[in-house]
Amino acid sequence: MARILITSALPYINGVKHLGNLAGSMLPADVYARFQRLRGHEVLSICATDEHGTPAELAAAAAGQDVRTYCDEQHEIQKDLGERYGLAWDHFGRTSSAANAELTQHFAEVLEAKGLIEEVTEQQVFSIDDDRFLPDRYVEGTCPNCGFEKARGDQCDNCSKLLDPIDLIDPYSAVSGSKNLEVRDTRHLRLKQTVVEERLREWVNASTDWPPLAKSIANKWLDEGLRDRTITRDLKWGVPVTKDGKPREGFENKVFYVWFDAPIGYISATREWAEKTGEDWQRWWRTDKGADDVSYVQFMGKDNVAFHTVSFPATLLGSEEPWKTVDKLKAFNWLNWYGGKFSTSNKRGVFMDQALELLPADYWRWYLTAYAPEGADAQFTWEHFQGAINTDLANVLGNMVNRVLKFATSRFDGVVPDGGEPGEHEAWLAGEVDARLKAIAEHYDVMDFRKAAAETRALWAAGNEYLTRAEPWSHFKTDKDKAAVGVRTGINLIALSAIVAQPVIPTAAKTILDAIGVPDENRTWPTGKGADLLDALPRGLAFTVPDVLFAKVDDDRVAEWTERFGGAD
Ligand code: B3M
Ligand code: ZN
Repeated sequence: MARILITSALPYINGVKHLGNLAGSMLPADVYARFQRLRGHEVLSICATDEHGTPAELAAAAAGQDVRTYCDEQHEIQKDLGERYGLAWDHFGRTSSAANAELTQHFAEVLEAKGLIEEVTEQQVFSIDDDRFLPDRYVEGTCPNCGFEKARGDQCDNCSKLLDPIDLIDPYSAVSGSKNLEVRDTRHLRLKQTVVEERLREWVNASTDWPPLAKSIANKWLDEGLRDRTITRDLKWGVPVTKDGKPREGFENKVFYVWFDAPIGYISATREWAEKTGEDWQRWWRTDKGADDVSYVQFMGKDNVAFHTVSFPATLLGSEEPWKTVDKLKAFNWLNWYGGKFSTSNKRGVFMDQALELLPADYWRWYLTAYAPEGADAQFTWEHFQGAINTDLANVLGNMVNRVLKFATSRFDGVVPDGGEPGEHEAWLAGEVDARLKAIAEHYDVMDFRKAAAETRALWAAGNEYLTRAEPWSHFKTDKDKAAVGVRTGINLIALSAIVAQPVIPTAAKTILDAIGVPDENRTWPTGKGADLLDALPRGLAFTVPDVLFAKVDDDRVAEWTERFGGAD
């Protein structure tokens, strides 16, 4: 039994996430966690809301709430939604917790003691009417390069040129529109990433287990050369900056940069879980306290990779304390909406709460896993979604379950029938079971989710193929034993199909397994030979027929959803 620590990138607090966010971190982390639990491993699955930074402050202001109240509410909304999607976290924490402030301050103080942090003076735009410093992207104005009038201070969206806010012509505050701006000196803490660059490079090179996307992004950053980065900001909302445990002089109105404290949230959320459950968090995070046995797996979208392969490891390695670092890092590409981007700010695409108004979680879990933006960006369209649901779930899985259980109810009194001996069709199916089970597990182990789902579907399809070959319905009148073998094998295959589907479609799988009456202890990942697995249920076991498992998505609904959410535009 292995110990596996799983974290998914922490969803930002400023509103409900869209399906692309779900597909690129939280969902695959959960599918993987469920798979590893089924295999009998000890799994700890941690997530949290990422609550600091300017976007949180601005979202709270837009909602007319103080930022703490806003975060309290949004945290509950995201937690509830996650649970409704079946995301079985051991703990869903918050980066605004006291534990996270304490640990963030600890890291900063240790890094400073190791000579990795220095105080610097920088120049930054101050908005007099807003009474605050403005982060670069909240200063807007005319691009000196192309004349675009709404260029952001960090980059022009029109010509892509990287900018400095003081380059902008006629700058104004994106917060209030005020032009009453001036450049002021401000002191910050700077993390000297360059000092740990060699250590980071060695660590990345030693990380043989990273899938290619993560490794290539990490190497690209290292090859371009690391830059020292300021890790404090002129903001009110965030982790206060301390020295020797007291407010740091000159930093009373500053907090740590959100990307400095957010990944530390993985550790502090684990600490909160430990306090809640009486468990020991250190055996998951401290290599001197047992965490060297842990396999730590992170899930995230590709835009987050640099922060997890460079910035956060720089904090951990730089501290020279025995922290556990990531072993496997799974990164995802983008799920696009009709070729364009899902966008929270433009409300483009489908959001997690809306999706559940349309269909239950399993439909989305299946689609977003089987067609995940894994090797490349993926395109969401209603037509593609409809095709996937109707084929994979309604036709292939749903149909098999219904056909067999209904027939067995009417002809074999609703019990797993006795009688007959397996023959060539059963031998063929047993071979399929052996091959598919092995392939599914191998794909999950290396986190190839599309392939794992494809093999899961292939197992269901093998069941349908078997029924076509064995034809228990046509043998019933002439050779009841032959029909009994077909039905018995079919019911066993349905149970197996549901067991291996649990990571992706846990609710439907449970409905099937409950209907057949498979006890909990027999729902773990199947081991043993296909021939035995296909005769595992006790003969005479009474079952019921579940209601329609997956309804087909018809063209009218697609038209209605296209109308409601827009499609290609
Ligand atoms: N909150 C993801 C984002 O908002 C970011 C992840 C933090 S993981 C420590 O893009
Ligand atoms: Zn421009």
